[in-house]
Amino acid sequence: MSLHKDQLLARIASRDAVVAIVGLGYVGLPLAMEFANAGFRVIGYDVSERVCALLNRGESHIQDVAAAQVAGHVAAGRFVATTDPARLGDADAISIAVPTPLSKTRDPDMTYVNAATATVVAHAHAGQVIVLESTTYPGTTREVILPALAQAGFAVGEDVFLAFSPERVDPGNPVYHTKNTPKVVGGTTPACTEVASALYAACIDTIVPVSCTETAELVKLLENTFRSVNIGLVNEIAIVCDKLGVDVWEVIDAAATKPFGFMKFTPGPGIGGHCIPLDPHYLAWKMRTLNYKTRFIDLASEINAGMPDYVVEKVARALNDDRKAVNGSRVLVLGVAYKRDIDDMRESPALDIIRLLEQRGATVAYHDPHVPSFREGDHEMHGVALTPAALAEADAVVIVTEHRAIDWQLVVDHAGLVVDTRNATHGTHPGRARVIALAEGRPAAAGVA
Ligand code: SAJ
Repeated sequence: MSLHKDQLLARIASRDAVVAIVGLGYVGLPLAMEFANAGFRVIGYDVSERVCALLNRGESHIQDVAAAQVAGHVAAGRFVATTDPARLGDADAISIAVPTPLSKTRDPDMTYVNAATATVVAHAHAGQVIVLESTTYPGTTREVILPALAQAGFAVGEDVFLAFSPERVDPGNPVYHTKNTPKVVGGTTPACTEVASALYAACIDTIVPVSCTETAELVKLLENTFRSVNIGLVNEIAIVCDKLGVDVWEVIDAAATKPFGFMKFTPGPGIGGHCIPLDPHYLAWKMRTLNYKTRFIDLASEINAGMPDYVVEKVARALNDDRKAVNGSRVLVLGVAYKRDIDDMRESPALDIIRLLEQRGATVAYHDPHVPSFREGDHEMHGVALTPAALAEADAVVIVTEHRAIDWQLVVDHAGLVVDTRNATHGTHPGRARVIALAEGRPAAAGVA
């Protein structure tokens, strides 16, 4: 029997519990807003002075969170952003949503999780529930946060409660948001699962309790490894179709008519984003420490990572057909965000394609209605307007991200050569452009590997 548990459950039920969110990014800020919407007082903690200042002014730096919502909760005294870690001591519940990037050697970079853990534990008190949301390898919650709490003198499951709950935020998704996406919750102990589930049930429609933190950690990795492997499969099918002279889009659309046992994925120029290119490597890394090679993950990553090279080869072949070399050609890239209709550039395959083209001597410009400019290392690029002149003067136009805001008929009407890696020009009327598809359907010479 835990007095702390009963008191905490009562404070959650009455909305007297104070909730703190560590990390106010695309996961933490929407979550903070949902807790505030549910009537909790919310302390948003972030190391960025800039982010905290703009939020306290009632602004929002996250595409899916309206400034008006932030302003309303700030004005009502239900939300405050702070860089002062001591404020975490005022919280009954803490959700940690900090980045878990990969290092240069594709190993987990736990810098942010370790820093957040140290900060949270330094201000922890009996009666708190602490939940890690950052995508990470199975075992992180039990091997990193639990020992830190125990070392600070806490009996996890008795006076503090610890769980993992994977974030399932899909930026830009018009249907699924934090509140209506089922929330998996796995505790270090059954009492931890109970408390963390009650916390999230106060602001999220559906809770999915699981038996432990490792299960919850692995659920997330399965979800996104599933996508990486299936995207890798369709990317290989695109290469297969290219060699067979078959239209990969027609194959996939026809396969997708199967009403059971099939799920449509589409080939493309590679994979980007904060999840799919990274998450599977967390699992691969953990399994390497257990002397197991996750072959599916490694093969899918290899195929997906090879797609930018495949695209640049197609551009080179298409220019060659026009008796042009890549070296000295002007190439216009359409769409640089990592997927359509968003402004996020993280891990975008466009960055690889631009780099590879420039390495071969091409002069590369880009147009993206959602990305006016971007910086990659010491390389800064500013987008150009999509005009008939810009299209006509390009030796090749490469469609990398199929934003709905781009007028694809304009593109095929004015460009001379278009390499379409996303089937974006599907449905346009024939124009001036010679359009090369990702799988252009030109049979490879027999016997050529
Ligand atoms: N991609 C393909 N072919 C596909 C699907 C995606 O090439 O069939 C590419 C995209 O262009 C992008 C990358 O893969 O470059 C990742 O795309 P994504 O659709 O998986 O989008 P993400 O990275 O925003 O993934 C998020 C994930 N959400 C969370 O982790 C909470 C993922 O689990 C969601 O399933 C996904 O959004 C979604 O469905 O939109």
